[in-house]
Amino acid sequence: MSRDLIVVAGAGGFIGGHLVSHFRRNGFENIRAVDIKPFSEWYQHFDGVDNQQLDLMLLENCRKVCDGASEVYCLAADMGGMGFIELNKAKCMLTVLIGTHMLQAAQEAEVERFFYSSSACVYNADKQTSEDVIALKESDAYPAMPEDGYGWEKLFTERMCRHFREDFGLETRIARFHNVYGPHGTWDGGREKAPAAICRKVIQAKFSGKHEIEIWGDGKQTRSFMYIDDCLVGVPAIMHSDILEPINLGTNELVTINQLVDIAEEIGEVKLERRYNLDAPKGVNGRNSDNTKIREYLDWEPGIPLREGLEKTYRWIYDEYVAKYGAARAV
Ligand code: NAD
Ligand code: GDC
Repeated sequence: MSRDLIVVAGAGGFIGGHLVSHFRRNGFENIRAVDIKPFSEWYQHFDGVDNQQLDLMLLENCRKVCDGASEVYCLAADMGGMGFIELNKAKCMLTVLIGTHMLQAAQEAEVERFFYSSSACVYNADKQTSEDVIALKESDAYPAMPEDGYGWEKLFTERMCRHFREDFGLETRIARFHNVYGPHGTWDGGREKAPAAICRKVIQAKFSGKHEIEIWGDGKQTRSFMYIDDCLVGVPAIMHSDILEPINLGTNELVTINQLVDIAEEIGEVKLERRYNLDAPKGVNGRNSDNTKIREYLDWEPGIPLREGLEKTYRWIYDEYVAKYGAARAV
């Protein structure tokens, strides 16, 4: 088992990097980590791993990567928070080339298992219009009205995974991630999601002495946020399960964005004046994960409290911020 080749596509990114680290910590010695970015830009890069810089939109590269593989974790995607996916719909849809070619290559290589990272962005927008949202169950993806661009790509590739299993016998498994956060994630530059963005803004306010924060939307919109350690339990468990349909992987701890800011301020020991930018990318008004199915299948669900995960994330971003901008005065 530990010698079987595991491929992580998107290993230079947040979740992929953590997955490689997780597999190494658990004694897996034969790992192929792939990403389009130069190694210097990988969030986590490990020796003793077959690290490859390749563009997985190209079928020949996917064939190289899947050759001899036992398991493939397909996480590579051009993605980000709302600030990215609302403004890059065509780019997000081009990620379909990665999923398509990775499925083809995995099937040709007779890979035993294929994991695909889908997203809560597949859910029907009409079921996410209220902050007081009913937690989304897996069937709420239909009738289909996913997030424009990015959500459609995820839903389409989910169905391709299903048909590659039904028609070609490729054992595909799919998780719908709900806003994953933690250290070694994107925290600035435009692709960051709310947890990292809010932590960075609080840190910036402390260093600048300008005690105010811009919040996108009215702050009343709601989300649940899953700490990376829960993701690292859920992904391998789903991969090695008999869960054939897409399944939620997220927490059901629903918070408003204002509450997210409250927590970050408490961690940063600062209170900021809030400015609401109603023109900024907002996404849906409410989104939460219904964990009935994952509890049934795995007798487990993600549950690391936001307060606990955000503290670790804040501390990590703080250190990154100081490393990047210098230890200016922190007030
Ligand atoms: P990330 O952006 O940190 O990692 C994705 C990686 O894919 C990046 O390092 C990027 O360079 C790489 N990539 C992009 N195009 C590529 C290409 N053509 N060839 C090779 N590599 C390429 O994102 P993440 O947060 O780690 O997300 C991982 C997966 O989980 C993605 O599929 C994402 O859509 C999905 N997901 C993430 C979240 C979340 O909250 N983080 C939520 C829902 C779904
Ligand atoms: O970016 P995101 O985390 O994506 O935004 C969550 C909410 O936080 C939005 O309503 C956004 O307007 C608000 N928000 C407030 N201030 C800020 O400074 C900020 N930055 C950001 N980024 N948001 C802010 C995500 C997708 C992912 C993935 C997950 C799956 O949508 O971007 O690609 O698919 O969903 O759950 P979010 O949760 O809308």
